[in-house]
Amino acid sequence: MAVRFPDSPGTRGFFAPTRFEAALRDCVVEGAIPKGLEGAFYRVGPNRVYPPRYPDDIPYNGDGMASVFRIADGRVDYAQRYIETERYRLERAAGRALFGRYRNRATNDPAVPATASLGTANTHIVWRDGMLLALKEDSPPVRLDPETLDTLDARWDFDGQLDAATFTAHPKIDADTGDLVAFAYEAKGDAGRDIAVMSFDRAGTKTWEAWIEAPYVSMMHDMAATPSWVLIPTTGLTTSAERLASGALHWAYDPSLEIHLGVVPRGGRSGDARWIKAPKCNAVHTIAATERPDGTLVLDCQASDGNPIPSFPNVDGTPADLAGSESTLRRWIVDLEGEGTIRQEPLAPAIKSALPRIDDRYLFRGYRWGYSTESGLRSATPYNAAAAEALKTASSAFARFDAETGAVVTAGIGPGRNAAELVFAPRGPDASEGEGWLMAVASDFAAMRSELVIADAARLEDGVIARVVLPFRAHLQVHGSWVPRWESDAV
Ligand code: V55
Ligand code: FE
Repeated sequence: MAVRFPDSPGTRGFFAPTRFEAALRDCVVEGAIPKGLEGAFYRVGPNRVYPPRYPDDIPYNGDGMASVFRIADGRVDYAQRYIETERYRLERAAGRALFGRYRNRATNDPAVPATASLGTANTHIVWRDGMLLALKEDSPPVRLDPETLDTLDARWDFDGQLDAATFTAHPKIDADTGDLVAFAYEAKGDAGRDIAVMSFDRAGTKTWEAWIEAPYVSMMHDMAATPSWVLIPTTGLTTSAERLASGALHWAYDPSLEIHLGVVPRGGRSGDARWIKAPKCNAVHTIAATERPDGTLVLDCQASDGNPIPSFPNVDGTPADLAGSESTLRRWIVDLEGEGTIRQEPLAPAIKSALPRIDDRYLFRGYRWGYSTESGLRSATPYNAAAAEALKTASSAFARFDAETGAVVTAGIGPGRNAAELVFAPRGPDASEGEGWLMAVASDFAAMRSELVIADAARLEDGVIARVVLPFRAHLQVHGSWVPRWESDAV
């Protein structure tokens, strides 16, 4: 069968699947790579191999492609490879798409084994002590070779220790203890309320697991952890067995659902988990959480007032409201007394369409400096038709915010360019918080190619200090991770 993609916003123009693997040595660099910036920037995102079985399927359901910029001695190498998920291998063998709509097994071709993982590994890529994991929240991790990006395990279960059927795309790693804290939702099966919360020590041994039940099924895309707590917000994106049986996309937005924050003491048992009523918003991403001396918890997050992902319809079948999906940064102050209460404050409200990150070493320490790309548009990635069109004239910026004062400083990344999520690279293993660089891959819509943009995080007023110019469009990115060279020979 000839390969032909539908002419829709998510698979057209800049966003058409590129479908090739690549290796470039010694990339073209404008400006100068800063001395001391050494390591690897791993990224992952969708890049469909075959036209979708259903033309109305969404980019979130595209095959995961991993890429890496390796930076050392002022030079940069680039590579991009497909992640060989179970699904990828089955579809390559068939020469066509076998899996149906986003996270809906009922829409798969009957040739797909019932036990096959739906996972596309297209959401996040995290590195920990030599282990590189590509993640999708509906399935177990996929383990990659950090040097070659070869797929080592299409279904990595932590040497038999992963009991859950799924695994979050946003686990948290404590830079000081080496603990990896994670959760899994729909963890015993599709549309179920079961959640597993777990942690692994630096040696990779599972040291804690608790099974809890969500108040209702929802997309719980991210979490936060402190030395003592795990925090998991619910959202208004929900599903049900009936919805899946009807052949729909996995999620629909129900504005009537009451948002809750799952609060689980680390090391605790199932009965210790609490669900505290939360502000009416959809906290898709967290920044970090901290414990205050008075016992309250502070959760900084990115949230929207309405449907956070307009690719998903409302439960009544109407299309999503784009304005309600606009995301801003917020601070939740969680008081655990009695039933528990959460007070919400704006955080750095000058930043619109935020996709925030911090220096990952400070995830469990308490942070001051946060970073985000800022587009002034709803989304840094073309997950809906209106955003895809608007992005072509977009011009985005790097933003730094002070979590203590809310002050924001920005640096434009160049006209007609829209940046994907950025990462922070510390200046050295002992650098203090905020000393380092920001980098992100930008789409240059006029030139129809991608570039890696680098700025000094502490001196954003200097603007872009280096661009690594790729002679093609790189695949779309959802999330990425920076791995400093001092942590691994493999990077
Ligand atoms: C998100 C992204 C996903 C997904 C669920 O941004 C949530 C949130 C790229 O795939 O499947
Ligand atoms: Fe995410």
